[in-house]
Amino acid sequence: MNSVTPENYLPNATDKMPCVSTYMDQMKRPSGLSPVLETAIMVEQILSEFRLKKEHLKEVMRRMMREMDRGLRVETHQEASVKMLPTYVCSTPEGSEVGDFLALDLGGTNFRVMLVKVGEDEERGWKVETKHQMYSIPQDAMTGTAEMLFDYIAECISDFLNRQHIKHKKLPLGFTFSFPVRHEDIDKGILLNWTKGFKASGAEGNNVVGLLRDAIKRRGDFEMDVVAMVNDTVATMISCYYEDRSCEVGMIVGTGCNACYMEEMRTVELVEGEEGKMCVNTEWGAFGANGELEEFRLEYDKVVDESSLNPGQQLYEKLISGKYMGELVRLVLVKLVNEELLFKGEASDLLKTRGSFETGYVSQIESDSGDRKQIYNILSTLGVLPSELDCDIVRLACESVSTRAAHMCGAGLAGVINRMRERRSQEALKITVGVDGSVYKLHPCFQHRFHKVVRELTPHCDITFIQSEEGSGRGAALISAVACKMAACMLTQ
Ligand code: G16
Ligand code: BGC
Repeated sequence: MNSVTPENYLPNATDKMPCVSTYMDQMKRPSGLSPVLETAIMVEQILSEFRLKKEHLKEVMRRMMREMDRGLRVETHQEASVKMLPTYVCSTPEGSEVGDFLALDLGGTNFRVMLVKVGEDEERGWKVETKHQMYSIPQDAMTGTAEMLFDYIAECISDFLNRQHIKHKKLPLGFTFSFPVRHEDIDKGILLNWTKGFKASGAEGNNVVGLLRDAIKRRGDFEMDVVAMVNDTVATMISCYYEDRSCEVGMIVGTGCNACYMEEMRTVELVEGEEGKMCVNTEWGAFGANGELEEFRLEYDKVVDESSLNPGQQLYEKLISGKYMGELVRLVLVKLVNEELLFKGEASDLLKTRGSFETGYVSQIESDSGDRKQIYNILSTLGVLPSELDCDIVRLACESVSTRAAHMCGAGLAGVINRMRERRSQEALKITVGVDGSVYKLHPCFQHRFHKVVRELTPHCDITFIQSEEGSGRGAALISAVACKMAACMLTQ
């Protein structure tokens, strides 16, 4: 996979910036190799490891489809790396309760509490208005005990209710909880494992809704009726379905990475029933746990994994998502420094420090207009004074890591979409994918590179991508509104 044959690569979307190949073109000149060209060639060799050929991406896609299949089947579910968790969100919602709902959104960059007003709209069925408040989760709540974390969440809810003057109301609550959960019902589910830097003890293996209800009870200054818990991919899909009724896939490329989609009920073997569709949370971030990504994982990926809170887990996610992207770039830069190809062979203490290269820098560096000012400023804050060539090399390192992320992620989504087309025995599939997450939304080229790969790998599919706005709290509230309606129907039967 390391051979340098550009015609085999999927085209890189960023054509404008200075790039090593420009330097390499100069090699054709008879004057021989200058030190700059020598550096450029060696940098190119190191970074070429990140490039994936189309046949490699097809292989990743095929393996993803195989693991998805194994995850859905009772006899292989246990050992499958892609767990394909049933969500109990059964049909895309039509008809819901109207009124006020509280929504929580935990697991992305921000923790949000929201008041969502669901009303009727003649054209689109629902009308949704939200008021929200963002809270940051302190590190000790993320990695302390489950009780500390859920007490903090209850404290935030209490603060929000005070601010909105609605503490006296017992509202239905929808909880977007963006971690792998094995559901037993829409309002009951066991946390399988934490991801993305959360590690609160005493939560894994327990019912998350129970932990929330207990914390609310412990506080005792307000009451809530927790009616639904959903993954962020599911909430995103539902909130986008509100805009586009073909939306049957939800995807997040942010701190973490994951996708869900509407699967034929008869193939969701973990749940009884044959009719209709159920949304399946793939938890594809865990892909790779059975060695499926071994030949694609580089030395930098191994370091990132080993120094993470969950070594050996979420290996696909660690190639793609924002929690790890900056650190991957930093490790590449340190390698280039050690090879004396960057910063005259000297890294600052800050650059040598784990976590110092934020994922946001990758976006900012790739957004540089060409005058290198942005790159220079970022590198200065990291304590290095770069030459123009240093700036160009740093940009190339960012592009290499983020392009691989987009391509890997594209192979995964192509797997989901091709599976949907096969299962539905459709000649051509028209589908909309609802997307959220900081990498997808904020990186200047991720979307373009990602869409290109998905479309190349999904012939006979007509795919529309839409971005979820206002976060997935809106989706959680809509699902809660449907759950309330269903509960009301069952009571009157
Ligand atoms: C939105 C959604 C969250 C989701 C997050 C993922 O939040 O509301 O449910 O988890 O995207 O993206 P990230 O991990 O980058 O935050 P937000 O706060 O990013 O708009
Ligand atoms: C979690 C998923 C979540 C994704 C995006 C992953 O780490 O396992 O449940 O959907 O991050 O937030």
